[in-house]
Amino acid sequence: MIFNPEYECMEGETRKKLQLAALKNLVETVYSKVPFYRKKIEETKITPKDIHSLKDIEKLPFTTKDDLRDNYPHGLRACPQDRIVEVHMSTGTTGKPVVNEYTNIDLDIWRQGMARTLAGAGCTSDDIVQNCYRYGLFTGGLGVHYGSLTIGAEVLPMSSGLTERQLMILRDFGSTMLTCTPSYALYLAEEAAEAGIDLRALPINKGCFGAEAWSENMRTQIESRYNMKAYDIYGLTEIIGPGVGFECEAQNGLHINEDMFYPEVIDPDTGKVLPAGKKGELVFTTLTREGTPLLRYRTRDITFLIEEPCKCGRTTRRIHRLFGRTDDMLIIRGVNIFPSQIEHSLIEIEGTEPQYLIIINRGDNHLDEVELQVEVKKDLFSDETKVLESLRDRIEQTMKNKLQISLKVKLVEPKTIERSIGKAKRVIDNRRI
Ligand code: DLL
Repeated sequence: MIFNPEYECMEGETRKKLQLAALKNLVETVYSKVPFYRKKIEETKITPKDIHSLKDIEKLPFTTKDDLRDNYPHGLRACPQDRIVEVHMSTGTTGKPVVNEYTNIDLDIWRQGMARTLAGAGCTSDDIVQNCYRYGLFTGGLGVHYGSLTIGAEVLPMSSGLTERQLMILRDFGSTMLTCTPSYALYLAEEAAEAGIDLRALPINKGCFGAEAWSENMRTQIESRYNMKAYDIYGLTEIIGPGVGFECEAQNGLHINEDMFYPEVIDPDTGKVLPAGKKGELVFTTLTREGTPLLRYRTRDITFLIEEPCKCGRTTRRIHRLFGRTDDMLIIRGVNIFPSQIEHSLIEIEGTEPQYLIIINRGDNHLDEVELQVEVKKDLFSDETKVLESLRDRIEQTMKNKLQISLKVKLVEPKTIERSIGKAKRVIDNRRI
């Protein structure tokens, strides 16, 4: 279902006109209201009057996560405090959190973005949404909550954790839609199997999953364990939370809510804007935000833009599902590797679960040593050791072929790797300690 055809299916040139008007207004606002931006814009030797076309956005400075931290907590606010009605923050464990302050207009933008997101997955007022994203400073809980209310669906504000109770409610209330991190969706499915609950027989038939990287393999697992359609949704605290990009029924890239968030993809080394189809770092400008608007925010997320029309009828540009983050990249013995590559390589190997942990140590010889723990399907674990040994060799060989590094694989029993109720932890890098 398309929640807002007027905006989502808008003719391209009309959208560009709206975007340009919003961009001019935004640059004027931050120039006059946010000293940090005034200084940054002055340094680039331009003034707001120099923005004549959308391409002129390339003249504007970038904003980075460090800029946000340096201006903690209120340095990027672009309106008086009495207009702020809600605050969210990033969940990182190091340094100062990244703060996003919302006015009522910002909440309207968020409600709209999230209603479009949930509707993209087929949510209507008939749905019962079991929302297991954490409520609180994290944007997942309230983001989905606002979107569900805007659609008029019934929302169960479960938050994360208390898995037994989640399963009881899922069954007793006949929830039709699940929203949580993809890793939690799989964990919930495992617990359901353990408790003898047949998820495939329940009314649950769709879900919106995001907040962390997940592969097509995980999608297949979730879809088959629940007998549902599993949709990818994307967003980040700095921009609004979830509601930035979402999959439609075509499941072929994530539609960006472009009237609100202007996307660019840049070469992370040179800062140059890349054409559609070329992989790089995703950058967003919040065209219509009031509380803490951002110019050209560098997300560190890696993807490419898709401009070809989508068969769903929406005309917004899409991004490919994320490939990883510039700061997720592991450099192991000089080779650049993303955890998602390891996950993708595991797809092809029969007998493994999509649960893995990468542990990196620096050996006595000062070389990096990587152990990849992989969970094995239950029935295989009871088989002879020969079967397990050959599986281990096969994974090691596949990784060597695909990633060009040797790593040691340790097969572990199902449910050995710690499950998370929020974002999953896939890497333990002991080299930095
Ligand atoms: O994770 C917002 C969110 C909540 C998105 C619920 C989707 C669903 P942060 O905690 O600020 O916000 O983390 C943002 O998470 O820059 C990506 O690196 C990653 N991320 C978010 N969605 C996806 C996704 C929320 N669908 C950071 N695929 C982003 C891969 C994702 N990574």
